[in-house]
Amino acid sequence: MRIAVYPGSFDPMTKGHLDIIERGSKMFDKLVVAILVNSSKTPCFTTLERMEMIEESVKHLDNVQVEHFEGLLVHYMEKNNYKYVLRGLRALADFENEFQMASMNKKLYPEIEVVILMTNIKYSFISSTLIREIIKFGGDLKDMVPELVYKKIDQKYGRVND
Ligand code: COD
Repeated sequence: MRIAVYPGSFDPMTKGHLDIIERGSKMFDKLVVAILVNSSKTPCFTTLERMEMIEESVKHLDNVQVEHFEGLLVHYMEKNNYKYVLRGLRALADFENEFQMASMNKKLYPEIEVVILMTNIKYSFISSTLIREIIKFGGDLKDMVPELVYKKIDQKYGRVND
């Protein structure tokens, strides 16, 4: 069984993430969306909130499950016997970071293979960092995040339609 892990912060999940999940789920028997729990950062959404938002947004995909991990990605992968990592690439700026991470992860866990999907051009400009900034200043996020994420942002922070 080919199982891939799509790791990330997903704070919050965007339509760019969802597009990678939908495409990745067709390529592997199972896709695990793995949320990093970073105790040294205060996220916009708690791990539980992020899990709920992703689970709800991937309900239509029966081979996708959501987990979370702390510490090194390779330790989490080794512990669960996962071998494939799925990542998305938006622009040249992403490449350097992805290349460095993939190379370091491969050095730490040689059995790993990293599969990178090009962004869907519709979502190429979307990042969670920009979404958090728009939340902070009350801009409209319609069409950038899945429906449920949009509702959760409204419930927690309001002002999404200002
Ligand atoms: N279109 C396509 N892909 C996208 C889009 C979009 N619009 N937006 C984001 N993506 C891709 C990103 O390029 C990335 O591949 C993935 O979706 C997740 O993105 P984020 O921003 O939610 O998550 P990241 O990139 O911050 O996640 C980084 C990790 C948590 C995976 C990494 O820091 C990690 O593994 N940390 C654990 C500690 C560790 O092992 N460190 C050593 C690494 S070498």
